[in-house]
Amino acid sequence: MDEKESQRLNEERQRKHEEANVNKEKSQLIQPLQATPPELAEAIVSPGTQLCLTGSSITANSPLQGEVFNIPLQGFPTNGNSFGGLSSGIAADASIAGGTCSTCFNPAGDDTISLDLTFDVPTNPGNLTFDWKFGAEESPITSFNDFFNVLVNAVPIPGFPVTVNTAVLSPPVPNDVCYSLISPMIQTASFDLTPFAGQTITVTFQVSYFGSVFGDCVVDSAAFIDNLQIEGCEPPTITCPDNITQENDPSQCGANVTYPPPTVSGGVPPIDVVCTPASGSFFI
Ligand SMILES: [Ca+2]
Ligand SMILES: [Ca+2]
Repeated sequence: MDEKESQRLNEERQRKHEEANVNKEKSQLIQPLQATPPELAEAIVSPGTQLCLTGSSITANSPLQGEVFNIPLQGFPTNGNSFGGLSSGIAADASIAGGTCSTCFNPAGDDTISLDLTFDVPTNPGNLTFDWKFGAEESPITSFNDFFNVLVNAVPIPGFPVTVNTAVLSPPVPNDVCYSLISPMIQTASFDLTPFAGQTITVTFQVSYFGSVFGDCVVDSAAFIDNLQIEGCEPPTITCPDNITQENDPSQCGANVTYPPPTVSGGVPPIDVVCTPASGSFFI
């Protein structure tokens, strides 16, 4: 990075800090939003997987750091009408298109939020999957290494944490969020739950900053999360094709009838569905 670019980034950062101080005063006037842990869980977890959901809790410097969004942002929601946002600042600020999101809740250190969701894993589970994007107002410089981490029973799942220095981030398209950089595509994480069959697990989503000798409560980062599914929570549903009326074949007291296969949703793939009599059989 040349000297001019470095100076520009420093000036940009200084500006964000000054705006953060203004936002901090403003934020004290805002009543905490009502995005309770169960509401965030309902927004994030798919309806079928909610059958396995047993609990939810949040640890944060402010209740404003978790938000349920009922508006489209960056391709979300990806399941239902709402999705969850976790931020190291005011999560609702994410929808300030092209704006700035820098709010300090904890001047003595970092702003951190952790959302814990507990699930009873089915006895024959498949994968845990969810959609996510990570956005940051923070420029990708090593000294302010904001991150999004996802853990199962306190152990990060493969691919996490992602940080402003390791994630693929680019300016938002469309520019409908406050973050200057965000994942360009919706990411889908997948984690094999076979070793946890029949157990209770805690899935933790955390947004914070890898602290060093100084705290960094300003210049925020956030994660959007939706469509969390655990294969096996929802028993398979089989939908048969519509009834078919068919004439006898010529000179026959019946006909060979072909019909489309049933559709299957839920359950743990692969699910083998056998039809009797098979499509193409002779029906009398
Ligand atoms: Ca949703
Ligand atoms: Ca903050």
